[in-house]
Amino acid sequence: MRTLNLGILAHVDAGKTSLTERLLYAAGVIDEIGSVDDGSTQTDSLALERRRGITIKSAVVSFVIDDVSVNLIDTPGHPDFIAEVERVLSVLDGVVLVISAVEGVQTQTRVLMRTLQRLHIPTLIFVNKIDRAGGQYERVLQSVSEKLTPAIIPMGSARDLGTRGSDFTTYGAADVAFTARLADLLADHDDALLAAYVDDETTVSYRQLRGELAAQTRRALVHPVFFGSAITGAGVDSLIAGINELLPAAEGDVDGPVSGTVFKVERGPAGEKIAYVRMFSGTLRTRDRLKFRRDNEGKVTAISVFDRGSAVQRASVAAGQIGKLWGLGDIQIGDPFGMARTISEGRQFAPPTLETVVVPRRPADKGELHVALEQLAEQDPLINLRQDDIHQELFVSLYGEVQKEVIQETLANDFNIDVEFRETTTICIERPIGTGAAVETAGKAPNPFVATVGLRIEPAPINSGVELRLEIELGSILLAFRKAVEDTVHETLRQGLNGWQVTDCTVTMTHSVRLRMFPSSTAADHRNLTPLVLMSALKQAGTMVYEPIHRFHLEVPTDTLGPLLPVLARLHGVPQTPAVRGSWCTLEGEIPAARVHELQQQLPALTRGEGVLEYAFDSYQAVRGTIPTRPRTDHNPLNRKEYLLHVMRRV
Ligand SMILES: Nc1nc2c(ncn2[C@@H]2O[C@H](COP(=O)(O)OP(=O)(O)OP(=O)(O)O)[C@@H](O)[C@H]2O)c(=O)[nH]1
Ligand SMILES: [Mg+2]
Repeated sequence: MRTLNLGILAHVDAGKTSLTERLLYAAGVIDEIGSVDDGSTQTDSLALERRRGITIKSAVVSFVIDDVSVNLIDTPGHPDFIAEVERVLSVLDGVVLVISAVEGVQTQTRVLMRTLQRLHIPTLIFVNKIDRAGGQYERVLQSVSEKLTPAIIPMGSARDLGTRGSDFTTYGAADVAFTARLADLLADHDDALLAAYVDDETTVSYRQLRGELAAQTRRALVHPVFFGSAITGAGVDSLIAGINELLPAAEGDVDGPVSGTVFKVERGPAGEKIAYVRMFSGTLRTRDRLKFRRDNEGKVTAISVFDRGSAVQRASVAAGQIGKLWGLGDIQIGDPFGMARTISEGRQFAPPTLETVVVPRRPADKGELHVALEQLAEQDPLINLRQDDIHQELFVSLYGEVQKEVIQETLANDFNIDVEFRETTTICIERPIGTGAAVETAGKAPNPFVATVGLRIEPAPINSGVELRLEIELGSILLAFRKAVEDTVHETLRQGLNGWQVTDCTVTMTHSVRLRMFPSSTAADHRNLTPLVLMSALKQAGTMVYEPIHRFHLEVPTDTLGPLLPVLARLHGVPQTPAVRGSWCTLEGEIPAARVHELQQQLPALTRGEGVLEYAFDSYQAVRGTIPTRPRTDHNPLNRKEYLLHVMRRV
């Protein structure tokens, strides 16, 4: 049996969880369809998800269609939980991108589709909610084509949109307009097909076209579009047939070397760690020892594999499958093992742009709060838990206010800790302005370490991150020393001259220790010396602080524009020209991430409760006015005691 690991992605509320429920029902896994509104679905299983009616964590379920075993991952659509989507991208063979027939393409839809295209993940589009008043066919297709990709092909026609009786009928060989459009689209990427088609249309059979459609969909070149309703079930059978026919099965040799990746971590009832893995190759069995992340190793004590609905205990998990592993105490989200293919290497979405201090209401809970937040960080490393050195306050990074509320409720419900938050502030970044270089040589005062480190830092293109280069001969430095320097460079750059992450730069190693003269040199010496050299080089280079800017999309009654625009200006929003369509208008523009929450809070009063705001990260822009600084935290090696002492000795 083939396996397909399928993601369901969409803007918040488009109907992912409802569609998941409908697919499970259609496949015979459940006898009754649960509802998001009653809190009875399979995938929104957390108490918090049921109460709020939104998905917060990605969840795996499975079903079988014909000879394909589908592992379906239902993801959250709210932008505050985008990290959950990011983590599953590397384990997907295909995606159904859900779009509401009423709302059409939304901000997050664009963000997701851009990423899916960048990663070449085969994607079908399902236009949901055709039963709802205001459901559209042509208009949605047009906006998909304009805003997402023109490489789409509607797979059928819809009727009675906006009514309970709405339905979807797939096209077939007899639909001449469909076959012509299909041939046209496919010929864009296939010269042979184009030639044959131009020569004589009748020589290309419908079967050939369907085969080519599947081939091009699997290469993520074209995107078939289905319509339907998760609530009435319209169009769902056609979608299932499409998933079966058009998406690729998982590849991988079950007899090959073991490799896979961890995309989710949770704690079981007894607090035991459970790692969700996607296997790319080989077969992992219970009692196997597994090596992951450098020198870590653990013994797999139990395995369960997703099969026809839920996870069942098995003795092994093999290439292509998703399984849950017990016994690996040190494993973390994102850990690859073996020669894992990491298609989503690097970051696909913007990192969290906000941070706040978490304070326990009962001061005695401080210790427990730290432990609890560490566990939450295990499941969501991007919250990036850290403690500032001076006040011992606990900081977490956030995408937004909803995530903050969820953290608060989770701490209260699962850990019995009541917390409040300090004011939310934005997380800026620093980029070097010029080039700076510094060297400390072994044996030369005041360098107290038996190490020579020379580093040069210079600006690199935007979004390129931090790149390390060698300008010394590869063989002239021990691998352990080089690794020590490289790791410490990354660690040190987490807090630049103003305390923000330094990025978009190249750091070059220009000098290293002569081992023959200093045989007692150690990796620790290198780790200790590197921050000093790097910070000195960075000071020379100078940095500029940049703040995160979101792109907003506002739909408001036209007559409310008058009072809205001055408020936007006060919040440093930069709107483009409004697009007025009668009594409604659309306003897009940019606004500092720091101000979005305020806009969101004021919007109901400004627009009689009718305004709708969507936003997504756009870019970093240089901070104007007062440059914000961030309190230093324990990540900074400069704060290690030995360092402070050392620096003090120097001045
Ligand atoms: N009329 C109608 N309502 C739908 C349909 N699909 C979903 N809904 C409703 O839309 C709302 C959101 O549905 P969900 O399934 O939770 O959407 P989601 O995409 O999973 O939302 P998040 O996971 O929070 O991003 C719920 O009130 C559903 O009942 C549909 O096909 N027709
Ligand atoms: Mg959901």
